[in-house]
Amino acid sequence: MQELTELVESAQRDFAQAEQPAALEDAKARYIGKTGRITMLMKELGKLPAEERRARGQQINSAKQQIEAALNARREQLAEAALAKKLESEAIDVTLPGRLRSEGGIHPVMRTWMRIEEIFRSIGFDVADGPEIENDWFSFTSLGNPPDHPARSMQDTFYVDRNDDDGRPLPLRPHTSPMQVRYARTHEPPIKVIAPGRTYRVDSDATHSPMFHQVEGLWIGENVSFTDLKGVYSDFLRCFFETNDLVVRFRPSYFPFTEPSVEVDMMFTSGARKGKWLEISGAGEVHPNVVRNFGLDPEKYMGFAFGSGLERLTMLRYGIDDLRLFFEGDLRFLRQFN
Ligand code: 2NM
Repeated sequence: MQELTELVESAQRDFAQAEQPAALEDAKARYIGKTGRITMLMKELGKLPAEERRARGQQINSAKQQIEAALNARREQLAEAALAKKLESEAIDVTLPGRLRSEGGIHPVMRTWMRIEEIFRSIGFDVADGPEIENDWFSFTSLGNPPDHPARSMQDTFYVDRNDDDGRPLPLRPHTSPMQVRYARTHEPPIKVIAPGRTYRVDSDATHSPMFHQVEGLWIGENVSFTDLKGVYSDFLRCFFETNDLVVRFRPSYFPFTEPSVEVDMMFTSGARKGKWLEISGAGEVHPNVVRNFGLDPEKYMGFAFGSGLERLTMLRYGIDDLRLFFEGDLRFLRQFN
């Protein structure tokens, strides 16, 4: 009897010490498994005289029941502990701040691009798109650039490692005019279109980037004169800079694709930036040869074109003093526009 009590206590201790279900099952085997101590005692019952057998059997059975009870209690404890641990490790702290998805922003040059599209669409202009890898004819020949013009040299224009059907290397467009030639050749007059986009020139210093953005405008009709250029461009500047307090002047200049050609200057007449002429654009009446390359009769159709740099317009609009800020990707700069 004493022996059975000790056996039960020993089992209870062993079960309590088992930290893992496998250890617990090992301990169980030592007491009530096939060769466990209780099982062995049961087997030995047969050797006892018949009158002792019944009482002894009951004692062993009672010990076995206590051991089974202890086993089940410990099994439950371990299962609960395992569950608690799992819940803890998988716990979600709903008070933590969310993982924010960082939000993209619009680059200031793109804002200018979007604004210009909006302004010109509002007066009936379409917006053209076209390839950045151009060919020689659309980039130069059609625009009155002779074969020995410096713009065609490797020093001024980027070329990709491939030739067109005439054996001439393909240029990265050095201006967006090729898009306008493409557009003009596929649309009927009156032609009113702007061509905004990336352009490429071999030029890199504090005020020039090898990739920059231009917007060019083109209006071709039966009687589109220099006066229309003056009106449209001056109105555009007033819309773009959101002020009527600016004046515009047109200085004689030269471009191969326009005749006459002008440089356009503007000056604010109020506010902090007043009193200084700023170069803002090139423009002119489209040369008759270029009109012919549009597939149109220059005796019937005429019009104006202009070209402006989007970086320059953006710098003037926001008072940015260094071109390189646009290309460095510094968020401290870029965030100011979003
Ligand atoms: C400029 C200045 C003057 C221009 C000419 C053409 C086209 F396609 F009609 F011939 N597009 N843009 C032009 C005219 C561009 O940029 C300074």
